Amino acid sequence: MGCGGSQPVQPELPPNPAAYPPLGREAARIFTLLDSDGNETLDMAEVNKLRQKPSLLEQLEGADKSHDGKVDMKEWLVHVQKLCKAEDGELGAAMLLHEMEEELMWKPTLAVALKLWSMLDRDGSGEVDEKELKAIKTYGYLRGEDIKMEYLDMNKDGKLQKSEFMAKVREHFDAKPTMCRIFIEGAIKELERKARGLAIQDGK
Ligand SMILES: [Ca+2]
Ligand SMILES: [Ca+2]
Ligand SMILES: [Ca+2]
Repeated sequence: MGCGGSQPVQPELPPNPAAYPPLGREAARIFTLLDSDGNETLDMAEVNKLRQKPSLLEQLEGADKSHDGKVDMKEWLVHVQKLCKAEDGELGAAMLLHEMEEELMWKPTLAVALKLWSMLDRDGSGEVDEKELKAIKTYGYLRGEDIKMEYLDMNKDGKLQKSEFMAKVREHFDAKPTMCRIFIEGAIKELERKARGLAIQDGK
């Protein structure tokens, strides 16, 4: 003890997103969306969730400063900060983060919303009528969501068109993205559960 010239290793401070203005917190949020396993580093598979949009991947080039094939939170924040100082400035960086969120959150929500739509429109008429909508009324009621026809039917023709449905989904998503997806997935499960119940009854 007490001998040798080795310096005590300073533990690296956890990166504080607030120290990377103006988009630090936003960038940290998107990082956690990408970091599926929550180990606070992004590996290739996690970054590849954006592969459908090569333009997004391109803008992430160079983020892996340490060249270990992974991007940690600090590298990520530094990269976003660098983008803020690039030609397109803060707006460019903000747009990039927004596009990433669309890719990571909206796209999967859109997929389940379309599934729910096709389950609701049981007769495949391209519209959902009162009777079809009733299938998820109880579910909505239990979850405190207003899924009455009057609320959804914007052109007041007594039926729900796909465009109206998608507009409401988007509205809900913009207000509460995670809730929106969970709600839709729950509604699908509810419909599947009911369908199974009916199948059992029919099988008697
Ligand atoms: Ca990870
Ligand atoms: Ca229908
Ligand atoms: Ca309508």
